[in-house]
Parts: sequence; C-alpha cells; structure tokens
Amino acid sequence: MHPENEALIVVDVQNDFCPGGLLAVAGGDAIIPEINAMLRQYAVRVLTQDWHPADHKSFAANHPGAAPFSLTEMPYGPQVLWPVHCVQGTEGAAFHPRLETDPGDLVIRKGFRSAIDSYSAFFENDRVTPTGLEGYLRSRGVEAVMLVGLATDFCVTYSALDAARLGFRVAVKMSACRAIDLDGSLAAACQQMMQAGVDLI
Ligand code: VGL
Ligand code: ZN
Repeated sequence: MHPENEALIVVDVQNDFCPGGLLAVAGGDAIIPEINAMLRQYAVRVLTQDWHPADHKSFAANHPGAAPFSLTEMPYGPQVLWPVHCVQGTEGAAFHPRLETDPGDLVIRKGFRSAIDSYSAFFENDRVTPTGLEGYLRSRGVEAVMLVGLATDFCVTYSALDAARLGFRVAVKMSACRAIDLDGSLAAACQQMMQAGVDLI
C-alpha cells in the first residue's frame, strides 16, 4: 500500500478511447487489468473523464471543411481537431466497463467548455483555467502523483507536465498507458516529460 501522500490519477479510460470507440487508441483496453490492480494500492485515487458538449470546438465536425487530426489555431494556441468523442452522457464517454471505478475517491470531468479543450487533469489548454484537482490533492496532503491511462502523448503528458510545474513529484507508469502517436507526438511527449523531471517508469 502506498502512503497517504501519494495519489493515483487514472486518465480518461473511457469507451471512446478504447477499441471500438470514436477516438480509439490502439490497445487502450489492454491497460485495464494493471490499472485495476494499482487502484487497490493507493490511498488517494482520482479518475478523470473527458466530457465534451456536442458543439465542442476541438471537434473537426464543428469546423466546416476541416479534416480530423488537422491543426487549427485557437485563442490559446494550436489545437488538434479530433473526431467527435466523449460527448457528455453518451456510452462513449462512460468509463470502460472493465475499469473498476468503485475505489475511486474523485472523478474530475474536463473539456466541458465549448470554446476550450482540456487535456490536462489540472488546467484547460490555456494552461490557466483550473479544474480544481490541485486544490483537492493539496487539501488531502498529496505530494506525489502516479499517472496512468489514455492517451500517453496527450492527456497523460499534459497532466504530468502540469503536476510537475505545480511542484508535485510525478511518475508515469508507461505500461499502464497507451498513445495516439500523431506524427511523432509520443517521442516528443516523453522528451518533454523527462526534461520536466517526470519519472517514466
Ligand atoms: C484526449 C484527445 C482529445 C486524451 C482527449 O484523453 O488524451 N486526446 N481528447
Ligand atoms: Zn477530448
């Protein structure tokens, strides 16, 4: 059992990011047994859920003529345009049925503002609008976080970089993550995490 000052953060293990989903990550469901085992080992357990309204600006379908996986410019910087995914209340936005969510202490939903995407569990993509997770972890005395889930190179990496910036000790259990890997995004993400002092284990 890990000490009370360490949290496990399970990122976006939702149907749409698993095989058969609308933004499926290869092998996304293969990490679930390892995550279920880890959930039993942590005193503080947080699950995140990507949770978009249907008119969300990160969806290519809401930009006439734009192709999925193309880049656009948002007021807060470049943004990948994704296939429609994780629409609030849909089966695709639900946690994968094999993920054992009952031990979770907190579910953080993110990406619910139409005009701004939110990869990180801590801040939306403007890097300043908070989700509230920092305050939750601090008020529970958490000093170190372990990240697992989907996708390694987007939501997991953004969460890891923000956690490091906020002063938490941060590790990512790579075997319990899977990547989208758009144009080398996985290698770039690992490089950034290592530079930020994130432990890739
Ligand atoms: C994610 C793309 C769009 C993720 C979420 O969970 O990594 N990726 N929305
Ligand atoms: Zn999303």
